[in-house]
Amino acid sequence: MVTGEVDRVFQDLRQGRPRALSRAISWIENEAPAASALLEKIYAQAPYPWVIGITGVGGAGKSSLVPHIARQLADGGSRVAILAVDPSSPLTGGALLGDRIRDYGGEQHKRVYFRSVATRGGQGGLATCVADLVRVAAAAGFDVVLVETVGAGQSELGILHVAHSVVLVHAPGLGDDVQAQKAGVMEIADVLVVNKADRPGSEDVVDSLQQALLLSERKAHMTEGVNVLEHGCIHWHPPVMSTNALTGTGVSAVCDRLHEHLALLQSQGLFDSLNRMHDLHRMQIYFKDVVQRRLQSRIESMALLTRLEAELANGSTDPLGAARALADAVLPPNELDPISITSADCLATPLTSNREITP
Ligand SMILES: Nc1nc2c(ncn2[C@@H]2O[C@H](COP(=O)(O)OP(=O)(O)OP(=O)(O)O)[C@@H](O)[C@H]2O)c(=O)[nH]1
Ligand SMILES: [Mg+2]
Repeated sequence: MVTGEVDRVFQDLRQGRPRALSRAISWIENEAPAASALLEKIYAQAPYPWVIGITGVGGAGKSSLVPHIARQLADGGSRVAILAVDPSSPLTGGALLGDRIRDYGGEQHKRVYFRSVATRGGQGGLATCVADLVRVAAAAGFDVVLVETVGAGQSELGILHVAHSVVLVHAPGLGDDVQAQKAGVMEIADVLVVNKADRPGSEDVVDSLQQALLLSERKAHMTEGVNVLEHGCIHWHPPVMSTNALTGTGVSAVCDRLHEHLALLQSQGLFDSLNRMHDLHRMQIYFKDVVQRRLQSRIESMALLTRLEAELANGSTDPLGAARALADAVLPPNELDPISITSADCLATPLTSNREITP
């Protein structure tokens, strides 16, 4: 890839040219060779924007709410980039073209950029690709990035590795409130939104979420938002808010709460520590990715692989034994290595909540 082209896109990006932003996003999305050269420049110079994750089950009204939230924040003076994450579909190859760049037009929305992005389901999935896109948006002068993800278990949790503030959207009639509590998804939310306030049953969803939050935290005396506890700990108790995305009612209160959450993160030094945690997480993902690719290419050039495949087929070895033999061949074990590999080694690292704050 021509270095000049990367330089040009970077310069245009820094001047806030939307076409450069769209181009840069496509490079990263498609893992184009120019992407890593561009990202190197961006990492060296671009700040960390405030990333707000908007997640929740399908149909709750995330996409309807996001433009209202963006407009509200942009009216307050922010430049807001919206990244709507579509899971890659084998049929469409990800986001549908017509939906990729939405024109917000109008005087007051000039500071809002929308782009839907496809995750390729690679090693890092949502976390790495979107985290890169977030920095690209920051390089183009956006100080707030809204990331909308489809609520589907892992992607909801992945948002924790990218966002500083997480909004979890519920709605009446989806039967998801009990399910969400069970799945522990509520644990990741900083602001809970019950959308479709115009629909019957929305008050009940608010009540049940408030109850579930108090039960899950065993802190019945908590008030919504910032709580200073006796031992000096500062605790953020997620507020439960009602919205109507058809009219925009309730959105400004949601944005106030989000600003309150950001102020708390900044005042406690947590904004910076979250950035460091997110970067650390990505370093680990990238490290695994690079190592795995290198080892894979070495393994593929070995006669041992063909032999093990044959042995697996005739039953003279088992998958674990074969994996160990391959690992020993490319990475001879030493005394510091764990004694044995088991299938438990493949379990994902547990995620931690970011809500308990000690100054
Ligand atoms: N009555 C009512 N309908 C709403 C409201 N917000 C959204 N809807 C409708 O609910 C449907 C789903 O809204 P979306 O914004 O697409 O929901 P989503 O959470 O983005 O859904 P996915 O992208 O599929 O995960 C649409 O038909 C919206 O018009 C609301 O506040 N009240
Ligand atoms: Mg949507």
